[in-house]
Amino acid sequence: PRFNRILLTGAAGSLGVVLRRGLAPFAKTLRVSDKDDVGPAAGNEETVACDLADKGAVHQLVKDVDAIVHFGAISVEARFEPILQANIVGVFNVYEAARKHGVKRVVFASSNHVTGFYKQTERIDVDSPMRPDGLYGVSKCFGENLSRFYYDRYGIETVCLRIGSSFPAVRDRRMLATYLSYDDLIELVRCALFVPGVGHMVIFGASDNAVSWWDNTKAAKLGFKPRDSSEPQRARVEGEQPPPAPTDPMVVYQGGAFVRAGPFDE
Ligand code: NAI
Ligand code: 15L
Repeated sequence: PRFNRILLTGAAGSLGVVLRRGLAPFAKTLRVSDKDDVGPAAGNEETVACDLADKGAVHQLVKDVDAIVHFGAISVEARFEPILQANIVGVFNVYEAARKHGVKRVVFASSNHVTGFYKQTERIDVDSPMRPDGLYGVSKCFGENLSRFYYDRYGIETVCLRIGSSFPAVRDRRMLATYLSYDDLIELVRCALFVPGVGHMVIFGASDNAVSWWDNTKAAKLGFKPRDSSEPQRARVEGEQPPPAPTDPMVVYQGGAFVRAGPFDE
């Protein structure tokens, strides 16, 4: 394995479970962490319980780590306070700890909701201005900007993955464009960890779907070549679900239903 120890945050989550399997071969030790129970350590794993909002705990968590795959977060639209703690204070704690402990590479789970207010008729690339579709999206904008700063100021490299929809299968018509298979997710994280000299990069995380709103040309350096596609699932999804009304956010905005989530009672 290339790395001595990789830290995976969010290890109890849906993608965390997938990445525990996918990242295991890449490091001598895979440190898996979440605030929730991650279960017993398997294979080359070591487990550490940690709330990302707890600065002292995060500094312990990052000690002796070569690279961080940061997936721990509130992963949908929610009230501001939990998003603030997990996604904003949390990502700051991770980068400060990375700086103190000399970690050189971070893979950050950003989201397509950083640009969710673009229309599905628009094609955007990684330099298109951010148009977050909620507080969750705003928190991911913060993570992307924070990582940019930590690269410019301290030379810590980050690849921001604007993940589309990574689930076991396509769930609705929108996901025909945003689907990222689990195998392609693992390959994307592998590229983000191993390609030398990435500096600071942003890439949209989607499989090789027939319909796409995202142009990854500027992220070509990463060499990410998705192998799956949502297309084989199109007939099933279209058969199961009637087309939404043309004004439904699910077919108007790239972020789909996220654009109308909230407001919550704060
Ligand atoms: P998930 O909600 O299943 O997992 C997130 C994990 O983070 C959970 O296990 C949760 O306990 C942990 N977490 C939350 N707050 C925490 C805190 N304060 N301290 C420590 N751990 C905390 O979400 P999923 O789907 O696995 O997503 C993983 C990452 O990928 C998230 O950052 C999410 O925003 C991002 N993402 C996922 C997409 C998807 O399609 N699944 C799409 C775009 C982004
Ligand atoms: C996300 O950012 C969420 O974490 C995930 O649960 C999905 O909602 C995904 O985006 C999506 O846009 O489908």
